[in-house]
This record gives sequence, C-alpha cells and structure tokens, in this order.
Amino acid sequence: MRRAQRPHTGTGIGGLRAEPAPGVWYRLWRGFVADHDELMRELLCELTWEQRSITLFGREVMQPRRIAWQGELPYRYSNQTLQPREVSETVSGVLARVEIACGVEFNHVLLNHYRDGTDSMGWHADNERELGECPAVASISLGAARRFVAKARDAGERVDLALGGGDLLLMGGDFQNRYVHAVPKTKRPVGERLSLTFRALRCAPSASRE
Ligand SMILES: O=C(O)CCC(=O)C(=O)O
Repeated sequence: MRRAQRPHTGTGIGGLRAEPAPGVWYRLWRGFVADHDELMRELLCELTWEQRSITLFGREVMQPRRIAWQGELPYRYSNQTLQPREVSETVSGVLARVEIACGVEFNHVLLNHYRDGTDSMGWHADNERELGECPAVASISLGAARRFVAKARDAGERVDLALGGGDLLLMGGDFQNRYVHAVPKTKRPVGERLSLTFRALRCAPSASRE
C-alpha cells in the first residue's frame, strides 16, 4: 500500500451516488466482488484475528466483533493503536480494484468480523485527525447481509442500507464530519459477515496520542 497523496476527491468509476445532506455523499456498488464467500474464507484463514478491549467513556469493554488490520502506518482509534502490519497478497488484490473504482489511494485496511447477529458496531465517525479534513472511507462487505445505518449529528436524511456480500460502499465529502454510522445488532438469525474498511492515513498519530 502506498501513502495517500492524491486529494480525496472520490471521483471514481460507477456506483450509485446519493447525497443525504448537502456535501454529505456516499456511492454504492452492488455485487462489486463476485466470489465474496470464497474471499471471506481466505481472509478468515490467512489473517490474525482478535477480539480487543477498548476504552469507552472511561470504561474498558470488549469490542463486540473480531478485528484484523493491515497497513504501513499505525492507526489510532478508541484509545487503541493498531501497529503496522504487512499487506497480504489477497488484500492487495482487493485494494487495487477498490482504489480504481473509488478514485482514492488507501493505505490502511481494518477488517471487522461479525460472527452472528450479536456482533455489531456502535455509532461513531471515522474522523481521526490522521485521516484529514474530509476523509474518504470505503468498505467491502463479504458474507451475510447486515444493516448499515447512518444519521446526521444535526439535520439530514437518515441512511439505512442492507449491505450484502460483495457490495462496495464509499463515504465521502462531509460524511464523517456531519454523520455517524453503525452496524446494529439483530435478533434475526444471520450468518457471519466480514467488512474490509479502507482508509487513507496521512500520517502516524502524534506521540501525545500514542
Ligand atoms: O462493517 C461495516 O460495514 C462498518 C465498519 C465501520 O464502520 C468501521 O470499520 O469504522
């Protein structure tokens, strides 16, 4: 993976674009990865997966999912630092296609493994300083479909998408500044799901944040 040098224009190819509030947009490619079940199996075997604890509002809690990551720079979020890890061939192949479609150079991938409907992702925005002012964040979904919801911090349309196996989502513009997003728990029986979330880190976190 290279360092992000191009501006985060998100002027890629195709996908359906939606603008839930002025300057807040996302682009969605359904079925971007054809062999998504096979890719999910490969990533589950090849990568080092862990369930980590994070500090939320001063309390240490286990993240309700497993994670893995790759990238040449450390990534700091929720008071934890993910140290650099080499990018595998499998991930580079997906990354190259995602970069062309999105028109963005990414240099970090965080993978989330939702084992069943009790695994989830709480409300948050990917707005760490190291991601720059209007971060472009892309995600590939593999395996079972899950709801992806986003809501404005102030005013704007709510976003409620079923992200299915193989879908690619790109969030751009002011999405991370004005909206928060989540993957809620579900009581419905659902199979496992992986998401690969691509970010363009401009620098390492400053020592005071380490
Ligand atoms: O799993 C997803 O689709 C969302 C992942 C996400 O929000 C993140 O990694 O910050």
